[in-house]
Amino acid sequence: MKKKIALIFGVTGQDGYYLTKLLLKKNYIVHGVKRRSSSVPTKRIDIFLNQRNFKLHYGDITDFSSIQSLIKKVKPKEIYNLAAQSHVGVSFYTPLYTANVNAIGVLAILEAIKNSNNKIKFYQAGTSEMFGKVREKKQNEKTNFNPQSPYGAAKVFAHQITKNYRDAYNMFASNGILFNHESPIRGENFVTKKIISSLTKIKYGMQKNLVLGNLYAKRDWGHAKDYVEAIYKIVQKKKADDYVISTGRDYTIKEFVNKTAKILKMKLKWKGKGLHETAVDENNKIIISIDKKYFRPLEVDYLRGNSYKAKKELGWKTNLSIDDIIKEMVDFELRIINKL
Ligand code: NAP
Ligand code: G4F
Repeated sequence: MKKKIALIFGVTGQDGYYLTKLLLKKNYIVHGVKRRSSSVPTKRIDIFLNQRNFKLHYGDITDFSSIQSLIKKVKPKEIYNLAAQSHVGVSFYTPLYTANVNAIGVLAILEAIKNSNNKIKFYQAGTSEMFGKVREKKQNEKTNFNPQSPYGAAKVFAHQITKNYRDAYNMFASNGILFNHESPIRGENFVTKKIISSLTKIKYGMQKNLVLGNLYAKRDWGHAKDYVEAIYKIVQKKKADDYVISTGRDYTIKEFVNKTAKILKMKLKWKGKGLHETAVDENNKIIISIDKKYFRPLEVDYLRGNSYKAKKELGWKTNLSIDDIIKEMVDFELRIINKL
C-alpha cells in the first residue's frame, strides 16, 4: 500500500516531536519544516534525522513562496500546522510579529492549499488561550472566545479563517482547541518546565532559587503524547470539524509547585502575600520568590476544558495524569544532572 505523506510546520517544537514519532510509527512519510537559525534548532528531532521516512526542509510560514514550493515538491495528503510564536507572555513584547506568524501565517498555508490542491487535509493548532477570560466552569466548542493577549487574538483569527476556508472552498480544514500540554521536552520558559527544572537543580545545590509570577492562575494540564493522538484522530475524520482537547481538571501554579516539591521530597513552607509571597526550605532559606516582571499585562485566570465531543466522536481520552506528567518531567531532569 502507498504510504501516506504528511507535511508538518513546527516540526522542531514539542508537539512536532511527538506528532512525528506517532506518524512514523503509523508508517507515514513525514516531511518537516525547519526555520533557518543561527544555532541548530533540531535538538528535539535529531533522533529522526537518519530515518528513511523522515525528511527536513527549510521554510517559514511567513514566507508564502516557501509554503507553495514545499506543497508542490512534497505533495502531502495531510498538513499539520503546529508552527507559532507560542509564548503568551512574549506575545505582549512582539505583538506584530506574533500576529504575522500565528494569524497571517495560517492564512498563507490555507491559500497555498486552496491554490494547489484543495483535497489536502489541514490541521490548525488552536488553543484554550482563545477562550481567555471565561465565565463558564468548563469550556467547550460552544464557549465564546475572549482572548487576553496578542497570542490569543491571533489564534482566534487563525481559528476563524480555518473555518471560513472549510465552508467557502469545501476544504478539509480542522481546528484543535488544545489546553496546556507538557512533557520533558517542553520549552524552557513555560511555567511547568521552569518549575521542575529549577526545583530539581535547587534540591542538588546547583541553583539558588526560583522566581515566578502569578501563582494563582489555574490551568488544565495534559501530556503532549496524549494530545498528538487527538490531533491525528481529528485529521482522520471524514468531515472536518473543531474539537476541544483537555483533561477536565485544573490546578493553580502553586499547586503545581507543591506537587513537584512532593515528588522531589522537598519540604516547602509558604509565607507572605502578593509580591512578598515566598517559599522557604527546611533551613528557612528562601527558595521561591515572586517578581512582577513575570506578570502579564492581562492574565487568563482560569482554564478548564470539556472534551465530551472528542471523547464521543474521536474516541479520544487522556491517559496520563498531572502526577504522571510531573514524575516523568522530574525524572528527565534528574537524568540530565546524573542523579537518576
Ligand atoms: P513550540 O514547542 O514552541 O513549537 C513551535 C514550533 O513552531 C517550533 O518548531 C518553531 O520553530 C515553529 N515556528 C515558529 N515560528 C515559525 C515560523 N514563522 N515558520 C515556521 N515555523 C515556525 O510549541 P508547541 O508547544 O509544540 O505547540 C505547538 C502548537 O500548538 C503551537 O502552534 C502552539 O501555539 C499550539 N498550542 C500549544 C499548546 C501547549 O500547551 N503546548 C496548547 C495549545 C496550542 P523553532 O524551533 O525554530 O522555534
Ligand atoms: O506556562 P505558561 O507560559 O503557559 P500559558 O500562558 O498557559 O500558555 C501555554 O498554554 C496555551 C494553552 O492554554 C498555549 F496556547 C500556549 O502556546 C502555551 O503553550 O503560563 C501558565 C501560567 C500563566 O498564568 C502565567 O502567568 O503560569 C503563570 N506563570 C507564573 N509564573 C508563569 C510564570 N508563566 C511563565 N511562563 N513563567 C513564569 O515564571
